[in-house]
Amino acid sequence: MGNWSSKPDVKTQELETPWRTVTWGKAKKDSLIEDMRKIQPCTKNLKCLRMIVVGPAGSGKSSFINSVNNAFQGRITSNALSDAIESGKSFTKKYCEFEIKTGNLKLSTFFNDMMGLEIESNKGCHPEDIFKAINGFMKNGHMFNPEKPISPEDPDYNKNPDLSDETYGMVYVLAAERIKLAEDAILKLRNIREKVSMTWGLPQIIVITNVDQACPLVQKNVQKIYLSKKIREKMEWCSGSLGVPMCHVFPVKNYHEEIETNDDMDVLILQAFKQIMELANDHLEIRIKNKDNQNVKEKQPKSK
Ligand SMILES: Nc1nc2c(ncn2[C@@H]2O[C@H](COP(=O)(O)OP(=O)(O)O)[C@@H](O)[C@H]2O)c(=O)[nH]1
Ligand SMILES: [Mg+2]
Repeated sequence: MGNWSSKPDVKTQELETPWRTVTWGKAKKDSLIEDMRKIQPCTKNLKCLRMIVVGPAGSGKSSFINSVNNAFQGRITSNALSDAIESGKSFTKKYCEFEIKTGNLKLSTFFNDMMGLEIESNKGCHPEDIFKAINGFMKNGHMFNPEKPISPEDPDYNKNPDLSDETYGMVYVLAAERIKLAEDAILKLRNIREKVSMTWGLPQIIVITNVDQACPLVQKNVQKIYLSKKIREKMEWCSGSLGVPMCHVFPVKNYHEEIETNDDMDVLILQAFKQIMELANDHLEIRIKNKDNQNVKEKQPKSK
């Protein structure tokens, strides 16, 4: 029997072999970027591929957006302001788009940072706002009102969204350390996930942040991430709770106190980013094909 005051045994937290194989280091990071360089925008009419980031307040959404930028730029950036004061209350109150500065990738990508979801229904981001943003109805800079989702009367309502205003992928961000605390927010997220799947069929991934705080093994060495029982359990819990398959769940350590980038952290961050970028581009391609088929059908003379 363990003593209540004893520290958790780090050894028992470690699996014998990693359950996901990852190559680490600079070569892997470079090859991920090289792979992304090959992705072609599926239509010339697209100015940018837009994706939405949602999750509870303080889960690391803004930090994840910055971390992706850091990985590409090889330095610490802070375009999306992260909240170092008090996690759990929404800091991001404005709908903000952030261009990922990917260097010379052919596909320009934007992350749209939503206000955090909060447990009480009249606080935090209103789910209806997420659905409006998916359709491209919400203009950049819109101030969220948790009690009143955006409507066509609002000056920030974009009545005629084009292809680049719409959204093609969703990233759910959850903090490993606080996952269970946010159970009500998870229920909200599950409902959102179901509606997003049914209505738009958008690809959706989960990014699990704060893995360093959740597991001492990972805190010491990020390469131990797929050897950590704790992280695997957290990932399985999120996958089951939200109904997103494990292959779309990515644990990352966000940049939060570092003053330089780290190739191993970048590998995890870029794997998540590459996945959602590819899935979102595939999704857009299918949508355009379906639309073209629809147009052809409509143009065909009706048989008598
Ligand atoms: N240790 C650690 N802290 C993190 C991580 N990601 C974010 N944070 C910190 O968590 C707090 C909330 O992050 P933020 O990005 O503002 O969350 P948001 O409200 O979802 O946008 C900030 O103090 C971040 O520095 C992480 O992976 N590890
Ligand atoms: Mg934020």
